[in-house]
Amino acid sequence: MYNLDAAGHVRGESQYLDDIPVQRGTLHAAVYASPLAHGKLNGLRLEAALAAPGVVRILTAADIPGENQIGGIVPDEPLLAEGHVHFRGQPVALVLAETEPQARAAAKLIEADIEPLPVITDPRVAYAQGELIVPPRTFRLGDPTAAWAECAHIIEGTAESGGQEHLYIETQGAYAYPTEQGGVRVHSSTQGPTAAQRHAARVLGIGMHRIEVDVVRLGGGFGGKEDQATPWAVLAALGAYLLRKPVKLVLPRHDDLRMTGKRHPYSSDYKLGLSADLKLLAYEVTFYQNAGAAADLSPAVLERTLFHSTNTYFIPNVQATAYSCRTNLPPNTAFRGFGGPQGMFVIESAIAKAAEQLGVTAAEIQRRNLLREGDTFPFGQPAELCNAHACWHRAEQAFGLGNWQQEVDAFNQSNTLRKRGLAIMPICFGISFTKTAMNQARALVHIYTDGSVGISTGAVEMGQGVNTKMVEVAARTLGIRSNRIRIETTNTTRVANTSPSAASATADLNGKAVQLACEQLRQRLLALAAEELCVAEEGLEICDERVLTAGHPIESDWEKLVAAAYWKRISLSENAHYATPDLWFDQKTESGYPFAYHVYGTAAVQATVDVLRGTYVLDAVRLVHDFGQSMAPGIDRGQVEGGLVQGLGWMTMEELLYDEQGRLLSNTLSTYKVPDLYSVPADVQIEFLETEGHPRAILRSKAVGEPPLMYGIGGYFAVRNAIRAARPDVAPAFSAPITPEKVLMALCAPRAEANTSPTAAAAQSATKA
Ligand code: LUZ
Ligand code: MOS
Repeated sequence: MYNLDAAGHVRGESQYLDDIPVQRGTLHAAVYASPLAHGKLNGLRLEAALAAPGVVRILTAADIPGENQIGGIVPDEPLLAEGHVHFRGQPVALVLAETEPQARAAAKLIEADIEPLPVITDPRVAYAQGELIVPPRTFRLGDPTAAWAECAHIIEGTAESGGQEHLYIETQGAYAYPTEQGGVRVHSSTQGPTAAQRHAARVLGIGMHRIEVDVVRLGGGFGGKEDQATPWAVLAALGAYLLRKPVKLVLPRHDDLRMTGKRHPYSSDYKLGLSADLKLLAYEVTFYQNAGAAADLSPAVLERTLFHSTNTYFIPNVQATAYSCRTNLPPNTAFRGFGGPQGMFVIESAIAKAAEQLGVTAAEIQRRNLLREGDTFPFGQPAELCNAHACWHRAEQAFGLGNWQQEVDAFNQSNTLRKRGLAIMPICFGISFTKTAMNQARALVHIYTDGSVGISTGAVEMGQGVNTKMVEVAARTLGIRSNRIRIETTNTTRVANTSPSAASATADLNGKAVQLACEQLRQRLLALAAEELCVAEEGLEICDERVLTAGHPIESDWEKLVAAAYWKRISLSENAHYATPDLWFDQKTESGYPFAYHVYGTAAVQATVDVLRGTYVLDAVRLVHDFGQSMAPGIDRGQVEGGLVQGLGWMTMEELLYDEQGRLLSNTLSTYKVPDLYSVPADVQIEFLETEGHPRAILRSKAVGEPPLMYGIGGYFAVRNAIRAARPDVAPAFSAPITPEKVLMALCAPRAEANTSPTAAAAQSATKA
C-alpha cells in the first residue's frame, strides 16, 4: 500500500497549519525573546512597541491568569520569562497585532533591562558546578570493578557527539480561537496534542475540558514537536483567551532555529575491557548530557541513553552513569532516537579504539559480541526473538562484508589521493516509551449507515505514514476496502489523554487500539449475520466486503450487514483502549522489562576521502533491516531511507555551534549544512530480514521510525577509517560530526617521524604516480 497522503502532498492539497483559513479579526503574534543567555530580568520597555502601527496588546508573565509553567517532567520552565532569563531565545513577551509583519516589527522595538550573569554552555562545566537537572542515574550489570582483573586489554577514552537541528519543513506554530463558555480551540503543529492541552489549561487556570486541541498533520516533527510545540500553542491560546479573539502564531524559520531546543550534545568517558579472544568483558561509561536551561524531556532522553549504552552487544559487566547537566542553551529535547544514538556512538567509539590498538577490524569485535537469544541487557530485560546475528549474517551473505573490506584495502593500496573506509554498524533499539505508563492508546471507530468508516486515534500524522497504517489495520480487521475508511484529525475531545506520537510506537499503540475496536465491531456484525441468515457463527467472515461462511459467499455483504445492524438498533461505534502488556520498570533497582520488543539491523557504509582537500563522499550504504512482517513496505522503506540520511547528516555534516555567550552561530542554512539529494549515497540497498515479525508489533509489522537513524553512525566510522587509511599514524578524536574541516585537520596532523605536511607528502606521491 502506498502512502495515502502522497497524492495530496504532490498536488499541494494537503492542509498544514498555515493553510487553515483565518477568521475575520484574527490577531497575529510575534515573540520577543531574551537577547542574553543568562541574567536578571529587571524590566521591559514596551512603550515604543505598544505605539507601533497595528499593535493591539503585548502580553508578559504578569498577564498569565493561571500558572506560568510549561515544564512536563520537572516544573522548571516558565512560559514567559519572569525575574530571570536562562537562555538566548527564551520567550519574554508576546506582541499581538493586526498583521504578522506589524507584530514582528513591533517585537523588534521591545527592550529588556537584563543584568548579565555567568553563562555555561559546556555540560562538564555545569556538572563541576553541581548544575544537574535531576539526580544522576546508574545502570549496573555484573561486577565491572572485579571484571577488570580478568581483561587482557583495557581501552579508555572520551567521545563527543554534537546537537542536531530538527529542521522540520513546517516551523512551529498554532492558531487558537475562543469558543463558547470560556473555551479555546487550538490548532497546533504538535506531536503531543494532550501536552498542549494540559499546559494551556494550566497556564490559563481552567480545566482541560475547556481546551480542545486539533491536529490535521505536521510538516515534520522528528521529536522537535513532542514537547516543544507546547509553548507556541499555549501562547496562542493565552492571547485568544485574554482578548477573546483568534490568534495566530507561526515562528519564522530564523526564530525557530534560535529559540527551540535540539538533539542533546553529549560528552562521555568510557573504559572497555576485552578478553584475549576479543570478547567484551566490562564496560564503564559516564555520560554528560547538555540539557540546556530547563528539563523539558531531558531526564527521559537520559534514561534512553542508558538503555542503549551497550547497543546490540552483550557485555556481562556494565556500569553506566548519566548526568543531565543544566546549561544556558535552549532546552534540548526529543530527536529521533531520543538519546539512544548518543549512547551508541560511545560504545562504537570504544570498539573502534580497541580495534585500532589491537590491530583488528572493528567488525571483528562487533561480530564476536552480538547479542544472543536470552542475553541480558544492563537493565535486566532478556533479548527475546533476537535478530542481531540474523541481520549480520544476512548482510554477510547479501553484501559479502569480508570481500568488501578486501576491495577497500586493495583500493587503498593502489590510490594515494583518495582513500576509502568501510564501517559496519549493527543496531538494536527498544520499542516502547521508557515511561511504562505512556504505553497506552485509544481509538474511536464509527461505521456510518452507508458502510463508510471514520476513525479517530491519538496518532499524529507527520509524514511518517501512520494514517495509512491505521487504514490498513482497519481494512484488514473489518475485511473491507481501504477507500471506505477515513482517518479523522487528531483531536483531544474525540480521543483524550493521549501519549505523544513518539518513541516509534505510534503505529503499534494506536494500531492495536484500532484493531481492538474494529474486532469488536466485526464480531458484533458477524453475530448479527449468523442470526439473520440462520447460519453458524463459526466459520463466518467478512472478506473483501462479502460475507463468507466456510469460505463461500452468502446472501449478504458489508453494506447490507451495516444497514441491518442499524435497523436492529445495534451500535456501529466502538471505543477501544490498548495498553502494552507485561511492561514494568523499577527505578530503585534500575531494572525491569521496559520494552515490548527490540528492532535489529546491520548496515555497511563506505566512504571515500579526498586526501588533499579533506572532503569526502559517502559512496554506499547497504543494510539489512528487521521490519518484521511489514504491513506497508513502501512506507517502511521510506522511513529507513529518511532515518539513515538524517543519521548520516548528524554524524558527518550537521555542526551545531554556540559561542561562549550561548549564541547560536550556525543559525541559518548557509552555516548549518544538512544533507541534500547530492549527499545521499548513490548506492543505498535495503534488504528486508525475513522473519515472522513480533506478536507485540501491530500486524507483526515492527516499529520503524527511529531505529534506522542509527545506521548513520556508520558514516562517522567509515570516514574515520578512510582517514586512517591515509594516515595510519593519526587517531582522530571521537568527535562527531566528522566535518570536512576535521578530516582535513586530521590529514594535516604533524607526522610523528618526519615533519613533512601530509598535503606535501600526498602531492609528492601524486607526482611520483
Ligand atoms: N518520548 C518519550 C520518546 O517521552 N519517551 C520515550 O521513551 C521516547 N523514546 C523515543 C522517542 N521519544
Ligand atoms: Mo520522538 S524523538 O519519537 O518525538
